[in-house]
This record gives sequence, structure tokens and C-alpha cells, in this order.
Amino acid sequence: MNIWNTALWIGLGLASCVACHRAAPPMPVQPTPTAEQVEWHKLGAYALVHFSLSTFNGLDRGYGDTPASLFNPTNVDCDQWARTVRAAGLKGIILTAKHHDGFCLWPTATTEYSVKNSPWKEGKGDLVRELSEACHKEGLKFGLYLSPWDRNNADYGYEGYVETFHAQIHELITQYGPLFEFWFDGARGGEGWYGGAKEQRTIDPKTYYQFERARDSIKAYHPEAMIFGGSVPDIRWIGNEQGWAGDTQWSIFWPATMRPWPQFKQSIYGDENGLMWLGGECDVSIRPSWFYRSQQDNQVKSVAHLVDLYYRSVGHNAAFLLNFPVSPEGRIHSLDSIRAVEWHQTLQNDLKENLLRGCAVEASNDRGYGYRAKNAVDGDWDSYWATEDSVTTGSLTITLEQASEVNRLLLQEYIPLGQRVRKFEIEIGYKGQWTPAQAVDTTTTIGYKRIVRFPTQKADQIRIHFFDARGPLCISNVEAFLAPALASAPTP
Ligand code: FUL
Repeated sequence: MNIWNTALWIGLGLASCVACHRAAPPMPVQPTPTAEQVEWHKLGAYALVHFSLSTFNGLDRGYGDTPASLFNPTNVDCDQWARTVRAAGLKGIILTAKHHDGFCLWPTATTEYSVKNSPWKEGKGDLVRELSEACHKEGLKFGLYLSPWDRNNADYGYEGYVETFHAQIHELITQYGPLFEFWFDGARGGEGWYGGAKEQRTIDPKTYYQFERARDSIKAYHPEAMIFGGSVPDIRWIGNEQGWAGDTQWSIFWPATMRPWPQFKQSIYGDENGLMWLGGECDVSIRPSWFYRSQQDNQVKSVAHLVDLYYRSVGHNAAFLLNFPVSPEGRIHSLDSIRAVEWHQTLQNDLKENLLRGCAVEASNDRGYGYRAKNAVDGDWDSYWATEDSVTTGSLTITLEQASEVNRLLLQEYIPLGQRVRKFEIEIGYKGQWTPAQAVDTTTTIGYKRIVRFPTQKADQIRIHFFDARGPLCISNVEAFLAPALASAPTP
């Protein structure tokens, strides 16, 4: 055996030794997310933009009879929207390609009610294209909002409109992209212009729009796109339009046909007994209205309000969808862009230095090599601490390298194997004395991410007790921070 063969043998031996000592991973606890849903969870926060005829006619839900000629922005600057959104730390933009009034922001062949019959760029403009290109340039993801309800279309409520709706989906998915999200608003039927009929039309939202067919078309071109709304979604509305998720927050839901309790309540909290994975998305506008109104220039949400919403959405295992109402000029108002960037900077300061990275950590139990406690503080989401199959409670004790003040704790579960933790508690240790952190946020579920705020305390150790879980614990990440006091005081 020459020296190379010996080296190879030792190498192979070591590799197989390591392989044979790695403990088996825990079994998934159902339901589990798809790989695409996991990637979506990682986005955290992204933007919505409302811009359409409603920007010009003052109606939040246009009736469908405002002439297309009213759409005449003087200085559309999609690059400015994309730059603003990126500077605000948001990961993408979803655009209202068509709102309830039926006006289309792209030169569709399906209706005359679109930008092609507006004075903007003499009818040659295409806002969907401009924004998709701007997003691409800024490294942002791009998504579309298409209102199923169409108050302009004469055929709305009849078969003809369903074909128009699907033709619009086809145009959007084949001409623009890649798309990371497709947003179907829940508003459905009611009064409208409907080609001059001016009447009330009702539809059955579960069957009328043929959402299964829409889903197949979207996924064929954009397999990674998350579908919001409709009857076969990938993610769910959080049950309010104020930007917050329930303090207990399961990414688990009942299918539409089997919901045991009121939809809105389940939307806010999810339900651990549900049968499908459906993460929550928290939509809210940076101003009171979705569309721009100059009277609201003094009502842009404060940094403290936005920071609080971040903790109660992303910090509650949900996504944050922040709407920017673009002005009639065609720009995000400087009040909004400055506020959004300040918000992002505040959050960056709050969560700047992870005090637990690489610290010594002890667990009450682990399932063996490959799943030790150190995986929870190694900064790698894909490695996780896991307990033995029969162990669904336990604790992690982390010793800081240096004593420090602390007021934020961030926890993450390894969700590809399901959401597990029902309840936990944080204890702060200093010089051998342990005191419970007086958490502002409840310490129930974790899921993809949970950020807990508590009053500043001096710590040389932090202990997390996991009291109850749906299976063995799988904790991928624990971080602690000291957020500057003035930047964002926790609001109850
Ligand atoms: C709602 C719509 O009716 C609003 O106009 C807005 O688009 C919001 C995001 O969704 O349901």
C-alpha cells in the first residue's frame, strides 16, 4: 500500500466513521411546508404598491366607470419606487396590475380599459413592464396583484368574464416575471358599473373564478410563486389589514372545506390541529389609505409604529407586506420613503450584534452527533439542535462571552420538519441569579421566526425553557440583542 492509498483509506475511514456516528434526523411532524414555502418564509418583509385610476379619482374601490383618460401621471419613476423599497430593506414589490375597478396597468388585449387608452405615454406605456424591469435592476423580487372582482367588465358574474380573467392571468405570467407572488384579492362581487348595467352582481367566490385552473397556469410558468388568496393558496391573509399577526402563530391551517371555527380567528392565529401548511402575510399601508391621498401626508405611520408592526408580524412567524401609495405624479412621496428607510435603519440597529453567536451552550438533551446544542448558535439556519424522539420539552443554557445588557431574543425552528413548539419561557442569568424575562410579546409558538422583546436586563447567561411541543424540539437558531432604548421602545 503506497502512501496515497494509505491516505485515501484513512480519509474514507474517517468519513464513514463520521457518517455512521451522525444520529438520524427527527421524523417530520405534519403538516410540513414545501421547499418554495420555506423560501418564502425567509423573505420576511416586502412591499405592495397601489397605483391606478383610484390614485386620480379619490375612490378606494373604483366603480369601474372612470374614463381611462384620467390616468395621466406626469413623472412615473419606477426606479425611484424600487430604490426606495430596497433602501427600506424590503425584498420585493407586488403591484396592483388591476384593482377592483378593472383598469389594467399593462396594455392588455382583453379589454380597452387599460393604460393603452390613457394619455400616459400617449397610450404606449406599460407599468407592469417598467416596474418589473426596475425590480430586476435593484435585485428585488417582483409580484402581481390581480383583482378577481372587476367592476368595469360587462360580463362580470357570467362565464365570459371568467375567460377574460384567465386570459389576463395568462398575459401576466407569460410576459412578465419571474414572479415571486400572485395576489388575488378577496373582495367579491357586489355593485358595479359592469359595462353600463350599473347593478348588483353576486358570485360564488369558491367556484366562479376557477382558482384551481389559475393555480395550474401560474405554477406552470412560476413554480416558485406563492399564491395569495383564492381557494387554493400557498399563503394566507392574516385576518386584518393593520399589519400584525396573532401572538400565538401557527403556520398551520384547515383546508377551506373543513374549517371548524370562524375564518378570521383562524387567519390571525392559525391552528395547530389543521391539515395544511399556510403561513400568514400581514398587509398594511404606510398611510391610512391604500391609494395616495394628499390629505394624508401628515398621517404617514411613525417609525415606532412600523417597528412595532415588524415585531408583531415577522417577529410573530409571519411576513410583513408594507404598502406604498404612489402619488398622482408617479413617485413614492418623500415623506413615505424617508420614514421607511428610517424604519429599516432602526431595525438594523435593534438587531445589529448577536450576543449569542458561537457562545458556549448546554442542552438538557440532544439526539446525538449532528444535532448538538451548538447548532442553535452557529449562525447557520440549516443546522439545528434536536432532542431525542421521546423528548418534547427541555432547555438550552447559553453563556455569553461577556456580560451584557439584553432586551431582544430571536428564536427559529427548523420548519422543513414542521412547526412544533407550543410554549417556552426565557430566563436571564446574572452572577448566578436567574430572573424570568418580563416578555412584552407572548412566548407561545415559534415557527420560522419569533422575536421576543423584554425590558433591558444585564445577563451573563440566557436560558430558554421549552415547555410543550408537538414533537422533539428542532431549534435552528437562537440570537440575543441589545436594541437601543430610544430607537424603539416596546409597545404593549
Ligand atoms: C383589500 C382591497 O379591497 C383594498 O382596496 C386593497 O387592495 C387591499 C390590499 O385589499 O381587500
